[in-house]
Amino acid sequence: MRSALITGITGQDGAYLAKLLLKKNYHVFGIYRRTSTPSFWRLQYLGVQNKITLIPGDLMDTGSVINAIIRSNPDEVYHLAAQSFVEASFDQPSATGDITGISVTRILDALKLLKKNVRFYQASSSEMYGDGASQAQNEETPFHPASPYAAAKVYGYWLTRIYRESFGMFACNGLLFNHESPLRGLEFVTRKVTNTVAMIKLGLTKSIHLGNLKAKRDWGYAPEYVESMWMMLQNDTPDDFVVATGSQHSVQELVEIAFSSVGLNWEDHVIIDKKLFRPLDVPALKGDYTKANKILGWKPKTSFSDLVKIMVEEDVRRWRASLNGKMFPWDVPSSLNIENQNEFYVGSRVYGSSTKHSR
Ligand code: NAP
Ligand code: F7E
Repeated sequence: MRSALITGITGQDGAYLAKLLLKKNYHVFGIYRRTSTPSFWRLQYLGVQNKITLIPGDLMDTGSVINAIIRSNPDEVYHLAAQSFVEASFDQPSATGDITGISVTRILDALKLLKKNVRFYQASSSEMYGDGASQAQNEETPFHPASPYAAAKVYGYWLTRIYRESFGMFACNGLLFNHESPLRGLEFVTRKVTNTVAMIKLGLTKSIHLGNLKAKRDWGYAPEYVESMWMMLQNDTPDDFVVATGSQHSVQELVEIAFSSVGLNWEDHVIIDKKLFRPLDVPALKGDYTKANKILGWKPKTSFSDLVKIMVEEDVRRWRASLNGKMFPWDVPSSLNIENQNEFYVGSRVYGSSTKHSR
């Protein structure tokens, strides 16, 4: 039986990947960190928590990373853990640099020193491109990071290549564009929108505060994207691959589809909040996944509008269940008072006051 070690197993991708690898008969190990409130809801939601081996550890703690590698003795390591929220990286740039960037070296170096013949996946990101290209971005497009998060990911990308090229390690970068699901964290714009639309539909709140509606992203469905991670590590040679849908949509389109899917007009509920604009935002991203298609046989299957509908439907179902007295596991806030939810994520930066949206 092959074994895999997943860092970030409690996150969106970690949970889906754990499920995929279990289906492929792997012994799945995952590193989790001590938090005051446990974050196993995704693993419970997918019914996999009792089928995996969880090892305590923190990316910033070298000893615990080494311990996890020794205990799991993995054939494959999927390095997914990160401070992954771009917005938060402006408020916590050094911590993001350490967790999202330097930790890649901690793991690669531990694998090298322990002489493990392991296949390694690095969760690189489309954010690394920044606003560098007018064409769809592929593996040759230069990077132009526009946040501390993106800069940390560029560092991780290069360390992965450097360990591959200098020490012959089987180390791959997955250059994944945005991918979403009902397991997405509530701070990201897709899930924030679908969760709030569900609440508005059920009369639990009236409006949603949003920032830059003009930003465009290439959004895909997360369970399909974790398959590409596994495919990369089954390839004959280690390489880097863009994983995307090749289509681009604005935040406004996301909002329109989400509201209209439950029979509501978005303009009655959206409040533009200057505080939610980033100091620097990537205006538009679109990926060219030709190489992944040609070499790995990977392609996206779920359209953007279907993705948004899947997420809205699941958030409505969860809130209905909650109103009927059902308990977690899922991440809806336990309090219905979400008046100040936007403040929670903005940190110390204040740019101006809210204005009701008008076209
Ligand atoms: P996520 O849901 O935010 O999960 C992040 C994971 O990292 C969580 O399990 C978190 O643990 C863990 N983590 C954070 N800091 C840690 C630390 N100091 N020590 C140990 N674990 C730590 O992210 P995701 O959406 O699944 O993304 C997975 C990876 O792909 C990330 O590296 C992300 O940057 C990258 N990526 C994501 C996308 C996307 O659209 N989703 C696109 C490109 C690249 P807790 O549960 O304890 O917080
Ligand atoms: O923002 C705009 C915001 O936070 C998308 C991470 O998984 O994908 C993700 O990063 C866009 C931005 O994702 C709100 O300004 C408007 O332009 O959902 P997001 P992201 O920054 O693209 C990449 C590939 C990763 O690697 C990251 O780990 O939406 N936006 N209003 C908003 N964004 C948020 N979060 N909240 C708003 O209210």
